[in-house]
Amino acid sequence: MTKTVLITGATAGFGKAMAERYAAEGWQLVLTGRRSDRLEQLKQDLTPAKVHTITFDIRDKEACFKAVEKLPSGFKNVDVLVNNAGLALGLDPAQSCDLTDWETMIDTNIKGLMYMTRALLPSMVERDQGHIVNLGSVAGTYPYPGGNCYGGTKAFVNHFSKNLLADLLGTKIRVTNIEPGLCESEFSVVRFKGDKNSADKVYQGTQPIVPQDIAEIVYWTTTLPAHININSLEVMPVDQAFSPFAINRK
Ligand code: NDP
Ligand code: 8X3
Repeated sequence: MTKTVLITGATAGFGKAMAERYAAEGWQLVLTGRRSDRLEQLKQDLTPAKVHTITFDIRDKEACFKAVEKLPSGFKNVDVLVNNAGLALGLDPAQSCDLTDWETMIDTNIKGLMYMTRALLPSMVERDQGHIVNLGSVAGTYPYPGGNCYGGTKAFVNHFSKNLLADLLGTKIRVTNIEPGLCESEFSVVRFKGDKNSADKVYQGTQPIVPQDIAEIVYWTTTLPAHININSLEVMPVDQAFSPFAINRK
């Protein structure tokens, strides 16, 4: 039977690459995002895949529940939910950053992910079938200057994912937290609020991960034998590693 994947944030980056990957394998897709023109274009590009697009802001609780409630009959039984929509805003220190950026990140990365999960879980539990893949980040484990609230939201994603597994013990539902490091997408353009120059500098001289790499990894975790659950998976490019502790010397 044809499987269905619902991918949030499919208008760019990882979400778009995942849509292409699942479509290539014959899955049917539910794709979401705020930019309807991009969703429409993607739907056309994915022909002949069966695609249902929904334009809404993931921060809008009512819209999230309505989107799930109003899924067309052929798309209702979602096998895989990829909670991918998310963003980082700014790299300023906590003491001077824009508080509304923090609110946007919390509303998107935490609340949006919670709403979609809560909206789809009852049907998955009822069918005793499903897989939730969350997009966390290395930023949820390792702190860095300016990572403040973004890292905090991804730490939530990490712990929420594991707590879901605790609640779902005894069901066949799987939960996976993918934690990427440096990946080139629209992520940095969004973080630097359209400043493409600053965004490009993030990847300069490196070979970053690309969205297709993440799509491949996500696809793999969801097509493993049904008794295996990848709890979390941290993935960085070879060009990325760790720094020593920073010490302030007088
Ligand atoms: P992109 O900026 O390329 O894509 C982000 C996607 O999220 C877009 O499709 C965007 O759609 C959607 N989105 C953002 N805000 C909202 C909103 N309010 N409502 C609905 N959709 C929204 O970023 P990536 O593909 O790189 O990021 C995807 C996920 O991976 C994010 O959760 C990010 O935190 C995480 N991640 C990214 C890393 C990276 O280095 N790139 C590393 C680790 C994790 P639209 O604007 O049309 O609404
Ligand atoms: C994105 C990775 O290191 O830019 O989640 O925060 S990082």
